[in-house]
Amino acid sequence: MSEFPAADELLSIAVPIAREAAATARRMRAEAITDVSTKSTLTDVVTEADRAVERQVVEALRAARPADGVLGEEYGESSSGAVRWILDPIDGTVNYLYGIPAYAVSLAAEADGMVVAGVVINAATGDEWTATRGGGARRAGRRLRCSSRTDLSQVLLGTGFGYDAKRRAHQGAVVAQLITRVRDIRRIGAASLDLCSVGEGVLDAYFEKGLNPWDHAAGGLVATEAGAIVRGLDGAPPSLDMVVAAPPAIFGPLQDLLVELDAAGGA
Ligand code: LIP
Repeated sequence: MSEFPAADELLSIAVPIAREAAATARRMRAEAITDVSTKSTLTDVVTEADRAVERQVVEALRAARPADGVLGEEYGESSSGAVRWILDPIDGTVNYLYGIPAYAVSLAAEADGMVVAGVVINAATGDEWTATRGGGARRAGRRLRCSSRTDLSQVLLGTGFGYDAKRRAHQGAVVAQLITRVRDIRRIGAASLDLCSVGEGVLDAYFEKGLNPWDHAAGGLVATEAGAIVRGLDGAPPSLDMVVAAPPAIFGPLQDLLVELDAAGGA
């Protein structure tokens, strides 16, 4: 039970909507990947399924809670209300395009500027993570706990790269130095799934520069409610500048290393 009364009710609205959205993404994939266009760069792709799933979710949210606001990756902000839904219709669109089974519907509810409920569904596998603020994080009914690792050199670290080549050059240079200081690096390709993996201890920690709210809102709550710290650098909230998710024992040393390597720098 969440300390935010509305959170459980908001989650009970979000889960069936996200499940329908995941089903649509799965059903459409075959034809959607033939209708691909690009956004910020030639590698930043969007398919007809990203758009169709977002329209479907917004319509369902409107029907369930007409007064709420919605911020979606493809159509942006539409209307505002005490509650704002934050949606990534298909997080991991490049994976979706290539058929790599790691792409997700990510839907979070924010009340008074704070994310209070979230669901992430891997549309390829059906895996589903949920969380409410103060109510914990779960997968398949099991309460989640993040990693208990304490030694940074033993950390399995997730990260990601932007769509801009200059930014990737900087991110690649950071990873080249990081890789000798941790156990190994994983690049799953969907921030929402990376963050849920931290929540489950499947990854010990994760960081990425350049994430939008829809990439980390729901997954960030799952990781937080599983005991991880999810923040930017130097006490900042998670933002475009940086998102770091790690267990309390690891967060400090990892943050110091990311600052030392100027991970938030570059383009
Ligand atoms: C993706 C993120 C991923 C990042 C990619 C991209 P998208 O979101 O989930 O972590 O590395 O560059 O931003 O574009 O698939 O919704």
